Amino acid sequence: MRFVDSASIVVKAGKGGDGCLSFRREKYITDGGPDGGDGGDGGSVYFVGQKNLNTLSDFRFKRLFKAKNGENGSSNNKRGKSAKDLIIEMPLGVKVYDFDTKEIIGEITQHKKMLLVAKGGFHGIGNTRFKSSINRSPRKTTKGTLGDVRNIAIELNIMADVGLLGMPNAGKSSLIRKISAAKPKVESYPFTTLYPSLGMVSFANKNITVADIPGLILNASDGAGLGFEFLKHLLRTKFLLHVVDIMPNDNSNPAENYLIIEKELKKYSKELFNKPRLLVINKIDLINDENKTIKKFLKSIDYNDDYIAISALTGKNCKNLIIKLFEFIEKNG
Ligand SMILES: Nc1nc2c(ncn2[C@@H]2O[C@H](COP(=O)(O)OP(=O)(O)OP(=O)(O)O)[C@@H](O)[C@H]2O)c(=O)[nH]1
Ligand SMILES: [Mg+2]
Repeated sequence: MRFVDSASIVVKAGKGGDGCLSFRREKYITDGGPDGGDGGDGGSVYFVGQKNLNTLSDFRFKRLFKAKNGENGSSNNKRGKSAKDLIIEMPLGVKVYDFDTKEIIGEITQHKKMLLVAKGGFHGIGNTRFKSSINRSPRKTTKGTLGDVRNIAIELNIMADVGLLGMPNAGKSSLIRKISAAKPKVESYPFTTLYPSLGMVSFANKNITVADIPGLILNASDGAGLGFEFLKHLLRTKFLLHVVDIMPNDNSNPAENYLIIEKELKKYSKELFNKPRLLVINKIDLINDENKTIKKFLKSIDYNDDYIAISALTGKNCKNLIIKLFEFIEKNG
């Protein structure tokens, strides 16, 4: 399964409008001079940096982006209207390649900074402008030129401060929904999340980004399931949350589930395994004797480190989790 941190799109700039062939026709003037106007320029396609975007999910379904053509010139020396440029917003950090030649076209690094990706066609010339002392009635015009058409590949290294790990159905997307404004899909069955998404978590005027990814399963490190491809992105995060469902509805054992994920991490990459991470025990609203159940769970995985017990559904302890995240990120840059 592919992750939406790359996309390929087609950008099509507009054609220039044609120059017009026309002669003045006025009463009593038999040989009116030329009055064909120039065409207008075709619209170009630009990418522009937009700091509030952070994924390429807009390009998952919409692939063709077309700027308008310039209008043709007309009589009375009327110039055709130039078309507006088409401006497409991109998250910062996007690398832009020519899909066919693989050449890099540019990188979107700054908010509002524009990158030309397809130049609009140049306008055609009307016959008026071919008039000279030796040719007073030129029939010559030029056509507008075609706009660039380009296959473009865009790539975004998803930079998340925090990555969520866990079995399918553990409640990762629910957690993102609770602590950020992002609204990834949540369902009661596994493999709901097919593409990663980012949530921006704000606290005391600061922001951190948290990445929600498809759940990992046994043998994920060998490529099983959906989550595998995203593991490499987690290498760039600073902190991981391992979300464990304390009351799995498939009656699996939370301790076994926890150990499977830890094992997959280790198998996939030492570096990832050694990344700081916090154990998040989720769905505590479903258990009666919270202390006892959690204690038993921790004992069975032989865990003495830091953890937090939350409910991503009711929001219990989620504020404390946010505080912990910010503390960690502050301390570790
Ligand atoms: N009772 C209870 N249910 C929860 C809690 N958190 C999540 N759920 C439920 O668990 C199910 C799975 O939640 P998701 O957030 O979709 O889980 P996920 O880890 O993103 O799952 P995948 O995307 O499939 O990997 C949904 O039915 C949620 O409503 C919780 O704290 N308490
Ligand atoms: Mg999910």
